[in-house]
Amino acid sequence: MPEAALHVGSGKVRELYALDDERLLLVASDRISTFDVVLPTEIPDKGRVLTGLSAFWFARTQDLCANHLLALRADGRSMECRRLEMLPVECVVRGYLAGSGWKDYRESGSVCGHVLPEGLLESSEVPAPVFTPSTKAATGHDENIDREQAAELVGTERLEEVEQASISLYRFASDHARKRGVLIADTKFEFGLDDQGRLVLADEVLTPDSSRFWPADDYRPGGSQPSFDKQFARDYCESLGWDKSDPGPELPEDVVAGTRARYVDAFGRLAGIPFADYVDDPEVVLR
Ligand code: PZK
Repeated sequence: MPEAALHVGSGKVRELYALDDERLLLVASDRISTFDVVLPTEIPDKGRVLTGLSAFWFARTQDLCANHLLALRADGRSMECRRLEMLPVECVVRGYLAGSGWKDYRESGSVCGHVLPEGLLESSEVPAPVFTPSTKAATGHDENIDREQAAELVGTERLEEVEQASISLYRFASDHARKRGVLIADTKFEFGLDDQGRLVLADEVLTPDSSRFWPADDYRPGGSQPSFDKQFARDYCESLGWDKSDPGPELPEDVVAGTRARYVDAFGRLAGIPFADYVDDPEVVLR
């Protein structure tokens, strides 16, 4: 990062810098979190895989929804973005019942006001993708909210607009991914407004950190599914009997290599480009 940039925010595995009044730099590190704890061992190239996938989707969905990407840096892990007024809702879309979607369905037969058919199993596909907004709770965990609460946060009209955009983006990505052997169980979008009040897709999109990706070949509804990328590292951590409190365990070399290979495989399948080509010339995902 040659020019002066002010650090304006940290996520668990990402950093945000201000380049000027109009532009931000979003940098994805190689850190990995599991069970909400950042592990002491990095996964080489994880940040480049996530940034490359985000940029790939931004390029392919620009006719569905405007987005904040201005430029992809040559390091492959940094995106220059338009600075926006972020909306205070997380726009989750679910095509399959996992995590809190499955929990809510089991307890009430519905998910965020969407009444679903009886008899669905854990990880079942839902008849049509559902929009289940959430908000950042004080605990740091996202909390599902109903339509009325979401409308209080952004207004009824804006809510309808982000719902439509979110469902369209999910359908596009999910159709694309399924053809390439990946199921997108659910995903989270974040939107902002530009200086004209227009809706703009922001943050990272359709990455393994913002979505549940499942290998289609192993899909068996009726239980939880292995996630494409992190499962390998997660299984290793559980095999140690770690209590899931900070600090997490160091990962041995073979677990690092296996986890990296899974991220790189997800990139290759979804982008349809060998990861090595992306490393050579990141802009290959924009063409
Ligand atoms: C913005 N975050 C999340 C926090 C990170 C990311 N285009 C934008 N304009 C204004 N603000 C944001 C964005 C985007 N994207 C994103 N917080 C603010 C976040 C910490 C580290 F990398």
